Amino acid sequence: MRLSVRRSLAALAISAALFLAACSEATGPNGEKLVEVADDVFNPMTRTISAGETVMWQWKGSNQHNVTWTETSGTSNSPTQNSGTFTRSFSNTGTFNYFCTIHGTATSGMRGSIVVQ
Ligand SMILES: [Cu+2]
Repeated sequence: MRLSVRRSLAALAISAALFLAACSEATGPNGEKLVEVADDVFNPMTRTISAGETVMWQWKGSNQHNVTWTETSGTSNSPTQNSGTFTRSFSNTGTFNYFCTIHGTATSGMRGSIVVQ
């Protein structure tokens, strides 16, 4: 009895780990690396990709959000919206930080990073 409970818990833990791994590796219709725009958080907060890949933010919450870059080198920000998607391709390596101007700042609240390796 006790052993079967342990086995069930182990199976549950493995299922949960696989589910979380699948979530963090989620990709869009054209292989985009997905980031969920929820209320009020970007999930995952940090997404690591390879140079040349594209990230797609998918609005899932009901509040209004945007993707605003902390860098000012001519990159375009997303509109403020409560549905839809936004994409950006990354050709250079580095860490690219962004936030939602409604629910965060560059250093707190609703913010995220794309790490391009
Ligand atoms: Cu927001």
